[in-house]
Amino acid sequence: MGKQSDYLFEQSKKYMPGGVNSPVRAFQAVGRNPLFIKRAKGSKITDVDGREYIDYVCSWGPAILGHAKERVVAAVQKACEAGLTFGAPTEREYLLAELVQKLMPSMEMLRLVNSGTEAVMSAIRIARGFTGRDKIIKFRGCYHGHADGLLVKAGSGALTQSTPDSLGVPVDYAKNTLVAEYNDLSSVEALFESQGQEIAAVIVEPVAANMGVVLPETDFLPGLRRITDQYHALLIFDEVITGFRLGTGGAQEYYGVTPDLTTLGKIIGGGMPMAAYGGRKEIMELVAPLGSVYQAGTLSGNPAATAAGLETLKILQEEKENGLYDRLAAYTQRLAETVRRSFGSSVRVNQIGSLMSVFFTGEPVRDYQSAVSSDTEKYARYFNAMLEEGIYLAPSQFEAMFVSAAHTEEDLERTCGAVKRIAGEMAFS
Ligand code: HOZ
Repeated sequence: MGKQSDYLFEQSKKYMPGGVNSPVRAFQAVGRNPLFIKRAKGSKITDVDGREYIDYVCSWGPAILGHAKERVVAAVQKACEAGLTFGAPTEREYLLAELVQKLMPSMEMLRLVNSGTEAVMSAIRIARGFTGRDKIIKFRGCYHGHADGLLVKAGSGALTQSTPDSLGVPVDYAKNTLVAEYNDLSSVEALFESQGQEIAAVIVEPVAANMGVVLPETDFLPGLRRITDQYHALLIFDEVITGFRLGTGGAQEYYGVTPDLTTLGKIIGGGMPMAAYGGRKEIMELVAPLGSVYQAGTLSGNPAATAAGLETLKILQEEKENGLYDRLAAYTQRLAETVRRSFGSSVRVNQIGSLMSVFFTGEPVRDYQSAVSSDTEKYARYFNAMLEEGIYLAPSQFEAMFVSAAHTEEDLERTCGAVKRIAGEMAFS
């Protein structure tokens, strides 16, 4: 498709595994070479071959305001002129923490870090430190970054030993991660009944978005709150994707369930590398230097990232008053409806707010098992056809689609037009 992209991919493969710095970017799941990106502005992304696309990857979530939002870029430029990093506290870190706390009141105290992986790793450490217990529960199909203890898959039955999901993860680490089924409280109860006194925390994506988008059923999140309370374990919401996306208060506000600890990433950095973990004060006071749970970072809370994050959150707060989140949801709903109507019973579309996934399966997608029943080859055909139409979707069936504030009515019409044409073509091939 693009000569220059293909050339750069060949060059990159010589020096970086798979030619990329994060696996999904290699486009393996859609059977073609990746696009190399030159620039992005608003809802559009342009590759090195000069082709422009309507972008629904949005940098995997951070670009909720669209790419290169003027106010955010200006804030970063101004911050950089005053120095890139000091390794010392700055006013903006406190202002950002104060704003996050205001928007997500359950985060009574928080710590800024550099990536979602780091936030989750730290939240789990503090949950263990606070409870004095070693085990955690995660859900099959939920992704929480690439820390050793999270790259774990279930054994053959819910109560059997978990095993590493990556080479290099010690079996002894995996043993401390128990795996339950998303939307299945009985699988959580069974683990607590057998090992409740050893379980420090349950970690969950309140809306799963790394097996495609999978919504929590009505009782699921309140049930997790009830069970963790019953066993004096902590509930951790991984809101790296949902934080500031489902609303300024994230999934916890949307569903009215309050976790003990929250992890944030993506939008909080406004496009710069930044993430956070935080929660109840009595738990967070265990973090060094106040307490004895150690965690540190040279670039944590650095000026460029805090400038981008603070400006982004301020804009979201302002725009919320002007109906931003309703507009995002309305756009995404209309797109979801078009996909449903065009493809009929051969697809399932899961959508909430500005998050959406199109699954090529006839059955409702409510957990990992139903997500992986999807026809990934059909998704690859859909993806490639949409790309030909100038629409850039996630290059994997199991990633979310993101809509931003910069997507326009014209973008929606063009996208819906492409969906209808491609559904027609796929029906007859
Ligand atoms: N884990 C990210 C997607 N869920 C990857 C993001 C990236 O490759 O930039």
